[in-house]
Amino acid sequence: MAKKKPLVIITRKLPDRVETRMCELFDTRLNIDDQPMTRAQLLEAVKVADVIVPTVTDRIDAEVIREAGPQLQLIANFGNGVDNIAIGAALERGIIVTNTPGVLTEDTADMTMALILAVARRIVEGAGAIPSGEWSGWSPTWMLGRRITGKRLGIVGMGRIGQAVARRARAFGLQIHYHNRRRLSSAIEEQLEATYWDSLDQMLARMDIVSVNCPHTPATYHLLSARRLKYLRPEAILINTARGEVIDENALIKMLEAGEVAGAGLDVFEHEPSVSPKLLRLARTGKVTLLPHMGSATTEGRVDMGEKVIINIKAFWDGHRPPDRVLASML
Ligand code: 8YV
Repeated sequence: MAKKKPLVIITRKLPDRVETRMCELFDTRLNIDDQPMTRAQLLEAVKVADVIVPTVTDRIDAEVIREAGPQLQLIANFGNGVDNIAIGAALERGIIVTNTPGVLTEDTADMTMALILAVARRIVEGAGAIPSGEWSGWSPTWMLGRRITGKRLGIVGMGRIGQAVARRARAFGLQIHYHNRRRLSSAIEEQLEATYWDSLDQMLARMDIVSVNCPHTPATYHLLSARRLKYLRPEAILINTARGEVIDENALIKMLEAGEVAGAGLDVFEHEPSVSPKLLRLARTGKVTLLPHMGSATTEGRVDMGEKVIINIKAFWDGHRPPDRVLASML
């Protein structure tokens, strides 16, 4: 007799193609109106689902894991970052966790470059000047930004996304510097012409642009703390397409307000989806460019993420090792 299909509960609306395939393969419960699940709905879902497919907007914390029924075997996250899931609690209960690495690397790196250019070249301010009627014609001294060619870019976290940023940044003539838990092989360093900094403090003190590309884990929470941010040069700009929690956002805001750091490009925030009113004020002055967590937001990327989720569920349910299993040692 064929094995029963798993009950898969998806917490948000996914691309149509992904949902159709999921419905063909599994006993799938969709979230057609895309309303984020309330906590009560989430607690209810884990009581019945064999597999749950959460996103960054769902907090699968220790309580949710504790309340899960014994049938819950797999948390197949639709996303690369797994800081929304209490991994330790899940693994302790024998629940497997998977994510979607690799398929959003290039899109997130593109968005990092877009933010570097937006902040350094004042693209958002410039784009606003025409519709607002502020532009009366070309002027030699108006809307001057900063050249990026020849500047030093410090990448914090040199995994897949950090390296994809480095490849792009080299083509823009930036000098690549990086800090990472582990130093890259000399072959990759040579290929990227990247300089390794064992000391993050020392790297921060010497960079023109800093890009955060590391995951948010207990070890990277406020990695860019108030103390560390003080090392930034007043001309420096800071870009974050990783997770808001990696930067002490309040400390960064104070430095931006005081002119101790020149600008910031943020796609992620410490208390998403709420964004500090002080950041909104800074955005109005043109000092910061804010994006609504859209680093991986391409149609292709979201379909690829969905396909990864499907492969992970299918492999697991067919009794194989899911390819994108998250292990405690990765955190
Ligand atoms: C995803 C992300 O869109 O994958 C990640 O870690 O930050 C995003 O780009 C989001 O997580 C979907 O759950």
